[in-house]
Amino acid sequence: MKTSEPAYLIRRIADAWIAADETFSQFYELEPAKELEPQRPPDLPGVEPVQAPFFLYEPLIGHQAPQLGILGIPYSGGTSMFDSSVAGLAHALRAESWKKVLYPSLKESGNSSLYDIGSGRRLLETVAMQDWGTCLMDEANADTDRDIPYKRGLGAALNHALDQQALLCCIGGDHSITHAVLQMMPKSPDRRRVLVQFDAHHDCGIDAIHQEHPSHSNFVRHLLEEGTVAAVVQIGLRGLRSADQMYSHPGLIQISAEHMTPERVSQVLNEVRLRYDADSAYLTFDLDSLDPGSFPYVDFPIAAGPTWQNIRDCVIAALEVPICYQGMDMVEGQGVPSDQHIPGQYELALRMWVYMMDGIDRNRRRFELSACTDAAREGILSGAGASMKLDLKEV
Ligand SMILES: [Mn+2]
Repeated sequence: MKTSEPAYLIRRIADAWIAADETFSQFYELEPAKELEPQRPPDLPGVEPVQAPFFLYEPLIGHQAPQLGILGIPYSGGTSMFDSSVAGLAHALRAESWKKVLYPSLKESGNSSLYDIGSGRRLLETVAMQDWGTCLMDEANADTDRDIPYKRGLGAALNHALDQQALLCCIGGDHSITHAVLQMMPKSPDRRRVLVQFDAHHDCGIDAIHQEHPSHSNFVRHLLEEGTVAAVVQIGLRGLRSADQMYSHPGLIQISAEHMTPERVSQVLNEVRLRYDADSAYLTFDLDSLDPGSFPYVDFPIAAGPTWQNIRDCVIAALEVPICYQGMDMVEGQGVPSDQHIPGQYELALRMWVYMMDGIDRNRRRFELSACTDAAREGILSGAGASMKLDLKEV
C-alpha cells in the first residue's frame, strides 16, 4: 500500500492541530508550530478585516506573501436603482464560499484547491491569496460630497498591493467602483492600459442632468474621455437601445453576446494590444453579463445572454492573452437577505470568481517568469533582487 504523509492543515483545536494527507483519507496530529500559524491580513486604514475569510482560507506564516488580495467594496452610491442591495454582493459571495473550504498546504505555498467537477479542472491550487477584508464607508473622510466614501480603504489596499507586488481583486458594489479603482491605481504617464469588460450593458450612458458624475451606467465614457484607459473592450453586450443611448469612441471596441467566442476574444484583444501598444490590462465582470436564467440577482437583467460555459471560456481566453493584468473586479450582484438562504445561483457567481482568480494568477505567473527571463537576458539578475522586483511591476 502507498504510504501517505500530511499534506494539508485542516484544523487547529487547542494544542491538537490536525492535518490530512493528499486524498483526505488519513489524518494526523501535528505539534503547533510558528510557521503553521495563519498569516494575518494586513492592517489597512479604512478596511475592516473579516471574521471568516473567503473559503475560510488563511495562508500559513511559512508560506510566501499573498499575491492576490481580495477586497470587498460594499458601495451602492453609484447606481440609479432606488434601494439597490448591490452593496451586499461581497458578503454574499464570501458566505457562499464558506461551503467550499480551502486548506493550506504543509509543503509549499498553496492549498488543497477546488475541483470543478463539471469541467474536470482543478483550480487555485498554487494561488497565494488572502482576504484583506471590507472597505468601510467613511462619509466623514470624503473631502466633498462628490468624493467616494471608500477612498481611504481602497487607497490603502492599492498601496499595500503595490508594496507586496500583489494584484488587488475587488468585489463590489455597483459598477462605478471600477472607475474609482482605475483612477486610483498607480500608473506612470506613458502607460497604456486596456479595460476588458464583461457586461450586458455598455455603461456609456448620456444623461443631460447627471452626466458629470461617474456612475455605474456611464463610467466607461468617463474613463475614455479622461484618458484613464487607452481602450475598452466590451464583451457580452445585447438588447435594444434608442439612438440617444448609443455611444461611440475610437477607443471603444465591442463584441456582442451573439458574436462572442473565446477565439474572437483572443483575436480582438491581441489586435487591440498591438494597435494601442497596450502594456497592461484590468478585468471587470458585471454579473448581468450572465443570462438572467443562470443568474437573475442583478438590478438590470437583460435576457438572451450567452451560456455560462461560453462566458467562462471567454474569461479564460481574455486572461490568456499576452498582456499583463494588474487587477480585476466583480460587480452588480445583489446582496442576500440571509446567509442561511443563499439562492443556488450564487454558486455560479462564485464559480466565475474562482475562474477569474485562477486565470489572473496564471497571467501573473507568466509575466513574472518572462520578466525573470528578460532580466536574466539583460544580465541584471546578479545581486539585484530588490531592483528586479521593481522591474516585474513594469512589465
Ligand atoms: Mn455594468
